[in-house]
Amino acid sequence: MTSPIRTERHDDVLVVISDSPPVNALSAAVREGLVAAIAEGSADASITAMVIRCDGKTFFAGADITEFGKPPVGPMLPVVVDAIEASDKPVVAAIHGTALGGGCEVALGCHYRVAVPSAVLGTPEVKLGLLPGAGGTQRLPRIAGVAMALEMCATGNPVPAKKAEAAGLIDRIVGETSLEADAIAFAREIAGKRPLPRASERGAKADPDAVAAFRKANARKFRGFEAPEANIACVVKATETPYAEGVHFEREQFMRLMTGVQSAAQRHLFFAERQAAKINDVPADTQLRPIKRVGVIGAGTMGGGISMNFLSAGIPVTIVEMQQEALDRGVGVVRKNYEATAAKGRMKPEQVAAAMAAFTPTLGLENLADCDLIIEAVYESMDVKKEIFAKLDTICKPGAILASNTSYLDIDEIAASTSRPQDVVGMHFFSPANVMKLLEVVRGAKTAPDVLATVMALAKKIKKVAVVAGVTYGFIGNRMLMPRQVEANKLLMEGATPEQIDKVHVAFGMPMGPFQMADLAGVDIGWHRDPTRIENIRDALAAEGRWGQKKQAGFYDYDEKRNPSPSPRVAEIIEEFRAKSGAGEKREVSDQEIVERTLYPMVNEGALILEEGKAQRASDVDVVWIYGYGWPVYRGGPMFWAEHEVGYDKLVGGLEKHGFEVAKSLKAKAKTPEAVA
Ligand code: T1G
Repeated sequence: MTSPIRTERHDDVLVVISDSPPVNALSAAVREGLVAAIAEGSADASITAMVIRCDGKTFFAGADITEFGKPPVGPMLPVVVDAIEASDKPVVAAIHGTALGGGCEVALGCHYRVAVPSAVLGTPEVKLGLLPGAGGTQRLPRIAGVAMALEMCATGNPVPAKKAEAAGLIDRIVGETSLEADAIAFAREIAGKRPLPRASERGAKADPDAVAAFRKANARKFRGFEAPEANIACVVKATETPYAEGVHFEREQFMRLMTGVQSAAQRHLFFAERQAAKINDVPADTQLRPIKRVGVIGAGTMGGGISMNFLSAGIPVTIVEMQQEALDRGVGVVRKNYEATAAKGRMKPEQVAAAMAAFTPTLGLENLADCDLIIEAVYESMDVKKEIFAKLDTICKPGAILASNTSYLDIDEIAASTSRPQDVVGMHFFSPANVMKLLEVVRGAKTAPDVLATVMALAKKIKKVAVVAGVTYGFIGNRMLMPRQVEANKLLMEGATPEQIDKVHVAFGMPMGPFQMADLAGVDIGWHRDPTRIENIRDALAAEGRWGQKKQAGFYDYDEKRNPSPSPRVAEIIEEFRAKSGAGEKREVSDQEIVERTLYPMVNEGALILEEGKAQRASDVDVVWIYGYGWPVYRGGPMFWAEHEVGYDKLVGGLEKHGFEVAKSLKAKAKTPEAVA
């Protein structure tokens, strides 16, 4: 098999080139090729310097993640990087695209680094629950200082070339289109310089204040994750010990994380997210429909947020509302959101102006006639949605995609109100729609393959993580949420408190529990508005005007800063309702029971959704809950958690113990017969 590494002589400079699409991952073959190429250059007396560059869209984007967990093959990456650094001839890294993880470490092993202006460098291993395991945590602080090393290693966020140059990580920014030539010229310039600047031979200045400040500033973000602290500990070690000792510590930490469940969960997610973009029965090369203008119906919170996604991606939007006042309010909110982003320096004023200039408000549905995609985002009423789609059917041009942002309703029924059901699809955004990354793409029975392929590709363009869901009430996410809410309310009747149940969910790693979420979304969402009809605790709260944070009272009481505190009135309401409904004596409810009755049923529902073919794969269900509902990343999603942390025996046993109808597929996975009796 030909090596993905080749060498080309440019007189006295040897250029080492990797050609291993799609991202020059540092697979065993690439590593072997690199070691051989460096040896070739070192042994050739006519060679004065070497340049390492990559073909394709990027410099090495890291170790080959598909090799993780498998028996090691070929030279390990630390050996490769050490061989590069030990070369007695200067080696220059010529960087374009994304020099990430092991790719960044290869560059740090080189004696010099040049990069095109659009390049970025990063050590995103922490996003895989890991740390740079090829000397990155030891070389980075020695070259760029502790603060930059902490930022790069513990957050995993990439650094643009300019900033990397300012930190000493890049020796020269070269021409965007002349990388190889400029790198060879640079190599000639430094070929004779000695001693060679080996990062491992430099010191790393301690900066305990920076470390303490960094830990403090990121405590909330790193909550529950193991890898960030391990990255910090390695960087600190670099300032306290000689390189060899620091690298030894780094390796220990790397192996500890690599064999842990958190990294397995985060690696699962890396591939799950990319898998989710693929539709099993729709070829990847399906011809897409052009989307040059988008129409949005409804200028409320969802309509405005949805519009921003397209405006920010440079796609003009026409937004429709019934009343001028509502239209002005909706457009005003979008402008305010953009101005707030610009005020934080995350957008330039001219970008705000460009987005607003591409935003056309109108009161006339007929003004959507030239749109390629129309997204209806009005309140959840089947009749209203069917009426709108019937009108769109008469207005929109042939080939326009008609989408509904419904969170629950039957897309097939909506599609049937048109003469073009093949052009109808669900696009379920999550609030706030301009922030939340998840997009459930609901495939109707007649939705055409090119409509699906077009919407999935568009999702990537507007930086969403899209998952295909079938038509079922609440699709994937909300359908799994329902049994959780039902059980949470039952547990209140049996003796648990809102704060106890929420505490269990927050300790599990969720951003908030069911009742904090209800108060944020609004206790009155979906309420029948009849204060005399009290059928559950939620009705009782709504009847008293306890509609949540917006009323400073819901399942919790809230101060003016919206800080929640347990509510004696809610405890009374629950008591009154328990007494009225004859629910009997309340009892001690354990935290474990709360987990078994609120999280296990979600997995069960996920399994039923898969059995019914309403989701393509279990990893899609995980992606939905991670990007749509704040399921902790380090637990990999409900289906991964069930398999790798709980275990099917325990899960099925717990579900049966509490009287749930267990999904056949889960029973089949549970090994011990008693559990499936
Ligand atoms: N290993 C294996 N496959 C990879 C890969 C990798 N590192 N990176 C990407 N792919 C596959 C991906 O699954 C997809 O496959 C295809 O390439 C295109 O990717 C010792 C331990 C580089 C920014 O974390 O962030 O180094 O779905 O769709 O949007 O210290 O890929 O087509 O079959 O994402 O243009 C550290 C991971 C590894 C970077 C390009 N590196 N990659 O984004 O394309 S750990 C990373 C990315 C490490 C060392 C440690 C992105 C990208 P398929 P894509 P993209």
